[in-house]
Amino acid sequence: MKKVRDNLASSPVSPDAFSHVLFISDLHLCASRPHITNAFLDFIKNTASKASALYILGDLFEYWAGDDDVDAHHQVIITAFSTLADSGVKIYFMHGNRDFLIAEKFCHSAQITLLPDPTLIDLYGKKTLLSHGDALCTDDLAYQSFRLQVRNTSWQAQFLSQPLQSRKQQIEAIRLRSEQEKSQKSMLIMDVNQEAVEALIAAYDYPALFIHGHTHRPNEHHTKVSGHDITRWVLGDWYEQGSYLICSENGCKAIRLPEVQAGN
Ligand code: LP5
Ligand code: MN
Repeated sequence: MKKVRDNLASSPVSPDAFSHVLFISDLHLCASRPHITNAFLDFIKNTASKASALYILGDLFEYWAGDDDVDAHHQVIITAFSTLADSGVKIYFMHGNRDFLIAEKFCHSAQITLLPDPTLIDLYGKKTLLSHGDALCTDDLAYQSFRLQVRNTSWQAQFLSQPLQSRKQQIEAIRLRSEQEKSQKSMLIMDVNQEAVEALIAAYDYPALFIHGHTHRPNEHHTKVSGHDITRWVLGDWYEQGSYLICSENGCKAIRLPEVQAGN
């Protein structure tokens, strides 16, 4: 809760008053799904280029082992972001549970601004809270205990001091274990906890909008928290098709891109 309060004290980020702002999350980009990377590159070139700002709310990559892992696939994405930024689009990134090791070097090369989770912004006059969303899955005790461990800065420094190959091997082992454990967990446990959502909204003084990802259950939820009307947008993943939330003076709308097949 302290971190929440600390962030609350910082001044809100305001997107420039151009036509519209886009939000995406959970792309899980990786070299083994080139059709998704191609859909993403197309989105950057033809859709994001027309926005004033692009917010990426975590899990841009399938996983991130450290900023020293710059392979050809990562370089293509870095170049796409950098070109987008050069054209005047502001790019903001927030860590997800798979790419929280993204650090200064990557952000600098990609010309991306790293945001803390959560972050409050002023979206066309509407107070809007942004988060990845995993911290709100408080019923998933096994995950929260894992999260506590790997988000610790000393643990991360120790992990990052190991050779890249060894880090990747450990990540593969965690990925396997995560998939095994997820198959035993209920959908309810892996969703956000409503009380945790409401506590966060109250801590940020009842923003009108709350946008997050992580659960891969895209939806628009309308709730009342202590008498305040709150709209909670959940962003979709990019496993089978891309999707994004577009927000302007006139409100927000979820858009699905055409489905893409492997091999295209
Ligand atoms: O991502 P998603 O939605 O599929 O699943 C998440 C939770 N799983 C994870 C793990 C990631 O998917 C894969 C790893 C990412 C790599 C990060 C890089 C750096 C870390 C290096 C670690 C060596 O986040 C899943 C949730 C699900 O969301 C829904 O919210 O349920 O959580 C799990 O499945 C976690 C297991 O329940 C617990 C795993 C315990 C592992 C304990 C190992 C102890 C050692 C830790 C330090 C190495
Ligand atoms: Mn996630």
